[in-house]
Amino acid sequence: MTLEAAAIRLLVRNWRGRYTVPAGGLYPHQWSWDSAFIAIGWRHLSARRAQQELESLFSAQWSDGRLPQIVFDPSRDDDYSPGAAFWRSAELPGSPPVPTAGLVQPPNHAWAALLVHRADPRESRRRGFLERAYPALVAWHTYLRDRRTDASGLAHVVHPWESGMDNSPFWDEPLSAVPEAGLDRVPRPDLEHAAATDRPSDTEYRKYLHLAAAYRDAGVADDGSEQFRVHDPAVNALWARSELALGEIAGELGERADHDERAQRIADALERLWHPGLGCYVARDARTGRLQEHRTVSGLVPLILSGVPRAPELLETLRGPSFRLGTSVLVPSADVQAPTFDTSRYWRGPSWFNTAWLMVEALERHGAEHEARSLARDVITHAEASGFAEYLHPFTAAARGTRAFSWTAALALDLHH
Ligand code: 9YW
Repeated sequence: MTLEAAAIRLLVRNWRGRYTVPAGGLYPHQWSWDSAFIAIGWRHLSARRAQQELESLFSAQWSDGRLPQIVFDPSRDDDYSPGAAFWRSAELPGSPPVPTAGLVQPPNHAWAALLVHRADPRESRRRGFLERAYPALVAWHTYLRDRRTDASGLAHVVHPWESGMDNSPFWDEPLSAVPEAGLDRVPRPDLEHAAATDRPSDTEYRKYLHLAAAYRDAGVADDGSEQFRVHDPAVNALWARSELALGEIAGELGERADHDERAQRIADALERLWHPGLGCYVARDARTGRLQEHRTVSGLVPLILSGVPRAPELLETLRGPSFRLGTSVLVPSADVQAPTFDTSRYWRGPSWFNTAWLMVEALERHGAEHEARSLARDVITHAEASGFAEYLHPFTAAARGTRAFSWTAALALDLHH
């Protein structure tokens, strides 16, 4: 079977009528930033499905504008923890009519919506896609600005899950003061679908559950009581990139708005996360002001912005001994030379396909065409060879996490086109 046929088969199998699950066993609901990446693949097969994927998420938008991390399929509530029964979103103010998590994920949606529109502008106009998407996306960005942004101009995450890079070394220090949920046994349905050595530890899970429960119990109010508030470079870079996309969408619709200025302000604010000694951006604990001194792939993501003033240093870091572009498999999620490096455990070293896709975009943007093409080829080869794995051993390319992972197929398909 060709890559294209195999990727299509997987996406069709993971499609649930209005959205695509990230993986049938491990992740049986709709995830926010996954859907944006998945729509970027679907647009080559069916503009309509790509639009529906995003619209399904918009229909779960909260009245304050937040797009939830997860929209639950109640029939699969025992298969993933924490699920709908944990969040009890119907009891929370401003929640939508469908059960969702109260947290959010990185704002890559406006960027995806623009790419989906461009794949088939006629079908998009016929369905009035941008007219409906634009207000939802503006409300989402307004939520980030009004509820998540402090004087720094950067949006903070209130939980590691909100970064999409759940157990990144960035969170080690901010999590160190967080208590562990007092449970006899941590529910881990995930371990039925992936090796324990590929997943976060029980100790991390106890802290994740404590933070999520505290946020829920405070009515997801963003009232400053959160014990975890961190500025993440990738979240903010994706926000800026999506703000630029919103500007283009507004242009399509003949609306006048100041999206480009907003994007520039976020990009300027990113400078607070620059770590000259490490040659990359880092996370910053918004409660203590401390920079988290780790090289991770998140710190390279600002390269998706054309005007990023640190491009030369970032490219050097991407090519240097920490990430070894061209020698390691795709782009490792964390510095391969750091003491925290782990070849299997999730976001502490393994290579992921969504971040490789972002780096292809980044390399193209900064004139490194040859490296961009070669990384794109590697994404396609490894996606297929690994059975569309969730992530890979960064030196051997052995499959890690779950298989038949939707964004791996969708983004490989996108680079194939
Ligand atoms: C989990 C769904 C999600 C992604 C995240 C990834 C993982 C959930 O899966 O988190 O339970 O581990 O870290 O980025 O959205 O694919």
